[in-house]
Amino acid sequence: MKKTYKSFLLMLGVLLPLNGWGQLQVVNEAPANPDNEPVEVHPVPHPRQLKWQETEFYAFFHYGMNTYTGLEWGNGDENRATFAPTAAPNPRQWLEVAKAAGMRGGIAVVKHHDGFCLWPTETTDHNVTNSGNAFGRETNIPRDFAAAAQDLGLKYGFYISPWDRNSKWYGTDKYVKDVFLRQCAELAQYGTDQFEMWFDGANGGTGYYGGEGGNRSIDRATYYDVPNLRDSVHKVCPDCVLWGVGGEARWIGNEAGWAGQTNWSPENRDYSPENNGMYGTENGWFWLPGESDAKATNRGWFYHDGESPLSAERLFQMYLETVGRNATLILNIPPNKAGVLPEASVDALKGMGKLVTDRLTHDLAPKAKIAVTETRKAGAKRNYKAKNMTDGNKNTYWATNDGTVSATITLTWKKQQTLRYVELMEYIAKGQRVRRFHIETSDDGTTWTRRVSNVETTTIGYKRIIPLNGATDNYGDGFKAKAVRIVIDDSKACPLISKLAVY
Ligand code: FUL
Repeated sequence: MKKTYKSFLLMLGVLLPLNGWGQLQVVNEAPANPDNEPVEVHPVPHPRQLKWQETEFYAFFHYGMNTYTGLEWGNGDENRATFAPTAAPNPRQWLEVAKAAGMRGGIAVVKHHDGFCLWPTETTDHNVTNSGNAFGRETNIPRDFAAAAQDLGLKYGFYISPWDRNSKWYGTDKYVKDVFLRQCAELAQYGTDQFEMWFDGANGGTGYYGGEGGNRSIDRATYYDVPNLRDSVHKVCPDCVLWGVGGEARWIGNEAGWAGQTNWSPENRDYSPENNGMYGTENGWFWLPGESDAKATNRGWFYHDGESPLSAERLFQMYLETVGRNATLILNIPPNKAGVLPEASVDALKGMGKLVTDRLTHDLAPKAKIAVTETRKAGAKRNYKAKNMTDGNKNTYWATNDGTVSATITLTWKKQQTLRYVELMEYIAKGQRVRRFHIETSDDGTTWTRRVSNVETTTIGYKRIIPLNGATDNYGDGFKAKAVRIVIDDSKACPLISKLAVY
């Protein structure tokens, strides 16, 4: 006991030498970076943006007053009795279909530009409690959607239009304070585990506005009191990314289901979504990852009689061009007048999900020998081995030493394989880094042929899926090869790759 006490004092003497008259000075002798972790390349995602990105593929459900008027943008003067579902709306069915299609969540529209609220809000009478029949009056989409998602293990969130063509206060501070922010606060109460709130960019213009009509214009950069909105939602829903107007994820800008082949998550505040949303900005100063919203049907965002779904192949192509290009995909499937997804949409969605499973889950990489030109020196509790790219663990990654910004990863199989897609993921928690790479295949491990020279192999980001035939619309016969190599030509700093898969 005595001895231990003595050696403790001795140790203290080493660690805390007296500095002048009785002043203790802490000498920190521990190495600053025991795990030899690479330093971050800024900007980096907030943890909630990281979790959001992992949702990858989720559904959009446009349902509401427009379902019954046949409009895409209601004016705000719709008779509340027009909202009269022919059966009880069934958000559980919507989400079951999403799950069967391989989606990880969904966003339900609960107020569109017409201002009609699909929950019994205290902020306006223009809501379900005044609708046309008992099914309508009992509707509460946020309540039922959240409960179903939680039960099915899916992520969920809501679309609430900032623009309100019904409210007489729209355009004044009163609307923001007493209507919009309060509606968002009410929605936050429907579940603290929401992953995204969707704030449309369509703002201002003509409307009913409580009968006053006219044209109201606002400055969308300042009008909605976004900093306050963000803080108040995050207080209740810490993982909820505020999309669009909220400034935590960006619009890909085309609504056609594609992101740029070059797609950076960093962005600048003054970017133009229409021109630059697909690509991001290499040296942008904050993290603003892209989300691509697209329709799975051939008419509008809302249900229209006579509409039909796009083919499973076309939807799969959208997946490759969004999730496969460092964006998330939010795919819209409109519930019909009975408040359910029509059978044709269900079949198309399931068909698409099957293509994703059949084509992008049978990974050949773990069966290959993996070699790299350089491996970062391991730390006390972390290593950066090549195997980290094929271990199925998103928290481990391969890295080079600081200062090495080009490297090669080679996969070799004993027997020839048929290869169609290469999938890569960067460990983006420490920033998006890779800015140029290329892919080669070999029949014998000696002679290499460059593939996909028609595709921009610039960025990787969270996820990149490259079709080896260079075509997103043609599954093709694949390439017969015994080896494939990924050559990273340039990176902002040492590359950090958490996944390499080959299908
Ligand atoms: C747009 C809206 O104006 C459309 O009606 C739809 O909701 C789409 C997802 O966003 O900005």
